[in-house]
Amino acid sequence: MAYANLLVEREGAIAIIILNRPKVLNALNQDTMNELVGALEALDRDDEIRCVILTGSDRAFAAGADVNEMAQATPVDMLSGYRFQQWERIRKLSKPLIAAVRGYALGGGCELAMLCDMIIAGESARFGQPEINIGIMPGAGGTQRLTRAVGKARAMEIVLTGRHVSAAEADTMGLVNRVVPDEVVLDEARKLAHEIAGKPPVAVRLAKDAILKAFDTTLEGGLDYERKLFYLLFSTEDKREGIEAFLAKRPPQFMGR
Ligand code: CO8
Repeated sequence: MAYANLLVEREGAIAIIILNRPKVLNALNQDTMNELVGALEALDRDDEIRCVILTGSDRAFAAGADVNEMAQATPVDMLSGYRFQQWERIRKLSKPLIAAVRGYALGGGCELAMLCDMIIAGESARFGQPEINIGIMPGAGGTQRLTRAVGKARAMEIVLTGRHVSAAEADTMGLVNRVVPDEVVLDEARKLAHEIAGKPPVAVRLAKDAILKAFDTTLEGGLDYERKLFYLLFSTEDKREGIEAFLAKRPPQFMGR
């Protein structure tokens, strides 16, 4: 399928979505978000795909929501028009999503990277929530996900000053998985995606689900949830195959069931 603002590439069991509005540093307008959600959901339904990478250009992962679209917007425009449901739909994807970030990941761009399950950053990556500089505040999860990722004091400073955070600082704060030279960001993300794609898909899906549960439950509720998913995996052929292969000292052949 052809998109106006995205490129989608497939490499065996992984897919790479490239945000492609370079003239505006991949600003996330409504059309781009519509396409992105559609592409991600199609890949989530595709049995051949087991892990997805989301990336941008060398200058920008995404420099935020499209400020032009927000210029005349009223609260009712923001409430209607389906904007926030799109972010919820990305949150509900079952397959692992890796952000490969070079250049700016600001505002909604930073929120989109944080909505991914893992972040591989190039040395040029610049994260930030600069909404404060234009009279607003993060609206797609920035105050919540950044705080959970880096802690209250750091999130407060980043959101209240709007300053940019370098890749090295983001690494120290635990916002990203690792920082690599820009030239190898995509290769590093591919390596990670292929590694995950080789694991038993049902276990990957349920493990992702359980980890995300940690964000909105008590420890007791989360442990209970984890245990239920753990029991469920004992009904899969991949559990039988994984253990048999281990005991027979041979590589497993996971089937995804
Ligand atoms: N929206 C629209 N256009 C943008 C955006 C953006 N967010 N960011 C950059 N552009 C455009 C510029 O206007 C410029 O266009 P033109 O060439 O036509 O003038 C082009 O991209 C290149 O940008 P610059 O010339 O500014 O490039 P610089 O290298 O000088 O600066 C920066 C790069 C620092 C990234 C700068 O462009 C900038 O500060 N951009 C805005 C960053 C920002 O404020 N982002 C937050 C936006 S608000 C937001 O994201 C709220 C999210 C809430 C979620 C809501 C979901 C519905």
